Amino acid sequence: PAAKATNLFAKHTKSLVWGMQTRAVQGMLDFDYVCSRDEPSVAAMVYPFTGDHKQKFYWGHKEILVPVYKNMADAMKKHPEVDVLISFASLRSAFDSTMETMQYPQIHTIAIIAEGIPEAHTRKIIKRADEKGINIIGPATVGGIKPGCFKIGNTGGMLDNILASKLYRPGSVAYVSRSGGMSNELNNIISRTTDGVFEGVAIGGDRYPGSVFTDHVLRYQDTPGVKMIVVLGEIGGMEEYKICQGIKEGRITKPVVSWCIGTCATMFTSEVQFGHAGACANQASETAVAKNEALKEAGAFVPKSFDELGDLIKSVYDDLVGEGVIVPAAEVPPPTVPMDYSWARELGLIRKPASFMTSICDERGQELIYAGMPITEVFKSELGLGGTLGLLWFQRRLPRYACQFIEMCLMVTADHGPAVSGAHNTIVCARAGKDLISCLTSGLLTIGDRFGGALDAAAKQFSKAFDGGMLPMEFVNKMKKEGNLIMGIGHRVKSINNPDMRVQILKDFVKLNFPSTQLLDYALDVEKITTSKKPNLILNVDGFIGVAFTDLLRTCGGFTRDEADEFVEIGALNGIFVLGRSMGFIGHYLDQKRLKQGLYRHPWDDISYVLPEHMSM
Ligand code: Q5B
Repeated sequence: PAAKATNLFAKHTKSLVWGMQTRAVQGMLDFDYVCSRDEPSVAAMVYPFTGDHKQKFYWGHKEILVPVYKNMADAMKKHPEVDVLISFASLRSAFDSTMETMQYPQIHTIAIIAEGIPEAHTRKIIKRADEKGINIIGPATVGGIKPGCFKIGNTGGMLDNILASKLYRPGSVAYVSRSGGMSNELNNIISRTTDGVFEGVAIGGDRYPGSVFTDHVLRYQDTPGVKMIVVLGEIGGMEEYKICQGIKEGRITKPVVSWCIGTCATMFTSEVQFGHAGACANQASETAVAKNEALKEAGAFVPKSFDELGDLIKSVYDDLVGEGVIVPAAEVPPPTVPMDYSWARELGLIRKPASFMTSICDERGQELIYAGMPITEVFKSELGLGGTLGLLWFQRRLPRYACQFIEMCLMVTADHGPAVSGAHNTIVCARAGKDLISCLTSGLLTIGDRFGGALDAAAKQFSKAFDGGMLPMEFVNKMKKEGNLIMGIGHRVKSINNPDMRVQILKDFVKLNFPSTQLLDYALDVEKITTSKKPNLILNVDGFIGVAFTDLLRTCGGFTRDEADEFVEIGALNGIFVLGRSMGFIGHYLDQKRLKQGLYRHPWDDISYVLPEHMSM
């Protein structure tokens, strides 16, 4: 096998991160910053599923851009200074991407985070890595950390943890563990009992880790800054015996404090498989108890239990300080990294006025809430579309007849054929090849005073006249005198001779179910006068819904008078026509597409060209 680098990480180490792990990259950059590195340790990211682009990150207080490459080859070519790859590839893509990475001689170390990579694949990776002289950390690991120099991905946790465990500057103790989670516990223990961590690696819990305990222990043995070594082994495998051998042969001379987790396995009568794939004793020598005994016998410092590991590390460390082997360095406070806004907010450290307020719907919790009612309750109570609209538009649980009325309004306004302004626009737009939303909005944009948008204005005009005590005749005359049309009166095709059945259906329901129809009755009296002038000046569908809805808001018991008036004022009633007719417009759009209708051009013979005469100068 080719020789491998022994110093994996330094203050100038540059890495590539495979995968769109922006949080992990920000964590690495924050670590770099508190370590007072001159430059970020992440040179670039590789992510095959997007094109080349740049991602924004913080470097202390500043914002910086980190390039993202689609192809590994481009990343390697553009960043020859990179010698470490952190792979967040999934268990499915880790094999191919790692094999690809190993083609580039600039890479000496690869950390593979994915768990569950097939053992056959891992073994091929290990074989190739040995041939090429590449260090592998993982798979199934959080990675490793070298205080003051480099942090792999999420190792060491969040910044407050890094600071608490003083991982921003080197100590004298190097460790190796299998478990990533336990490596964080070691960071904590070592920082409390010694001058801190020099380097720590979690080799991962698979049966075939890419590097083994001795790979790292021997590196530590040969690294001058490391004065003592901590090994946190576990049940399963025979790797710890190689450390025993190294101590016995004098290859490992630095003090080794060691403990193998999983001693409780002996309390079970059957074989125990712990969380890691490799954490299972297939023979007596693979048990944690046997390995702890062997380590002790070889000369390692082995506590009686994990609980005493910290005490033992402290005692070995104190002796080294006493002997002058370790001279603790003076503490230099690390530079401050601004706390992320979202984290500070979660901790309750800051407050900020919200940019906008909302009061109808809350989707943040486990269950969607409409105006205070959980969505399951909306269905349990069978509120239907009308009840849902009541919650979202009026923030009330409306009585059943009101919900029914709303649904009837939506049904009768759903469509009125292709000839009306909105449907016509939708059709022309669809035939011009536009998409559903463009065609729908093209239709909706025609809704206004003359077409479908007279509901609120009708409600206002009739209310004002009725509330002001004006007789119907006085109202009609006043409007005529002022030259104003009465909103909600008149129709292009419907008349007393060709009654609008939509209005009749609504009228029957309202008369039967509403507690009061005062405003509607007033409007019907107005209709008697206008139709006596011209048969098409009926109370049209807009007008009917406008006045009947006003009666509903005023008398259903759910609203004060001011609240009822406010809904009319802010345009809630036109919303009914807009919502209902959207159904029809979408129908017309789909219809045109289904019928494969070509581009519409209005015929010349239907246009009267009335240009001015040509004028000569
Ligand atoms: N006159 C609707 O007009 C229409 C009068 C009036 C007093 C009035 C007109 C109008 C108010 C707005 C309104 C909603 C333009 C209509 C709808 C949805 C729809 C549509 C569909 C669907 C019709 C003739 C004579 C003149 C006028 C007088 C007319 N309206 N007087 N108050 N409101 N209404 N819009 O037939 O003396 O001869 O000069 O603007 O409520 O949009 O199906 O089509 O579901 O899609 O063109 O139902 O009424 O009448 O303008 O020729 O006037 O009547 O002053 O008097 P017309 P015009 P004079 S529902």
